[in-house]
Amino acid sequence: MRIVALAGGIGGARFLRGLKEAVAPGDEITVIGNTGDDIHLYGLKVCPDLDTVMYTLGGGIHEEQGWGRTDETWSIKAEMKEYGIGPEWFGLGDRDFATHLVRSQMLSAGYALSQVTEALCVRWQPGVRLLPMSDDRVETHVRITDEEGTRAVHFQEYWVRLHAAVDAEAIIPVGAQAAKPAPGVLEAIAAADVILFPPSNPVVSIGTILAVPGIREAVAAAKAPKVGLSPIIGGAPVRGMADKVLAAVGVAATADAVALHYGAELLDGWLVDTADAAVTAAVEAGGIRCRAVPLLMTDVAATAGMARAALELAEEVR
Ligand code: GDP
Ligand code: FO1
Ligand code: CA
Repeated sequence: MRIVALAGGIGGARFLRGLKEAVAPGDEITVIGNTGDDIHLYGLKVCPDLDTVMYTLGGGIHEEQGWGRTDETWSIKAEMKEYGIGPEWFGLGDRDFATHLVRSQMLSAGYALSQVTEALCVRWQPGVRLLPMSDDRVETHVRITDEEGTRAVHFQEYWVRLHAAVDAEAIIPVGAQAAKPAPGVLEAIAAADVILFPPSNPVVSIGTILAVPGIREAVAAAKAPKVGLSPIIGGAPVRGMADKVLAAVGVAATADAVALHYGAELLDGWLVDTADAAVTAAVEAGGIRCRAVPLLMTDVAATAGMARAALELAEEVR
């Protein structure tokens, strides 16, 4: 079976670790990763969501933090600080730096991001085919208003420096309109037997992937059943700022509102947490088959159970 999943960072990566446990030998998983969180620092290209998927599935992730490398050290950051070179609010560890050096060196030599990602995965062996959504530069910006006025900031500045404490007024995936899906993305979607929407951020992770012209259309047109899992439980994100960015696109932070935001064009099935069993009728009224199952990724076994439930729902709606 060929499974395609659209994924952001931590939520996507943890789900994929469970999915790998749930699939049968011989099943192939293709991951289409969000690159809208990417940021250029010190002349290097940093791809947080691709790296989070790669490190998590490859055994190199800092488990508690959910991003960055395990057993990280911070000498470069301290040295940069001595030079007075920021941003101080964004932490690139020494081990993580090596990834960005390899990536940036290959990009400068003319390789596409999809080729670079494949090369990095030779080391990490994530057990999935990891494709960036696009080889073209896309950067999510967030419009905010605070004491410095109204302006757009990079998504990382909104989340890491400002802790999403101010309201997001608009989410702008800069460059998405002109971006092309990376090689293999549309082909994987068309050839998929199942398409999964992990419990990733619906706006700044999956929404950004779908904003690359051609990807939303390919998912809508795909013959495969499409099943998603809610990142919202009991009216709040499990972690992160999904409530803030959902508000910016006029969507309530509820499990049913997120399903209806994707819509029946993109989803045949939707899983909500058992705490949200009351909203299944509202989702089904929107033409999306809905089941309530435990959706907390407390460990790999629980997450594999979620993945199995998603694959079962896909069979049910096929
Ligand atoms: P990011 O790029 O690191 O923000 O990660 P993703 O976009 O892939 O996933 C972020 C989303 O994962 C957030 O909206 C969280 O609510 C969701 N999430 C995190 N842990 C869990 C969990 O255990 N269960 C569910 N259902 N969602 C989760
Ligand atoms: N998140 C933080 O909260 N603080 C950081 O300093 C930080 C650095 C960082 C470096 C590399 C990387 O791959 C991820 C990093 N993250 C950091 C996580 C990242 O900002 C976000 O969690 C994701 O982009 C959200 O999707
Ligand atoms: Ca992300």
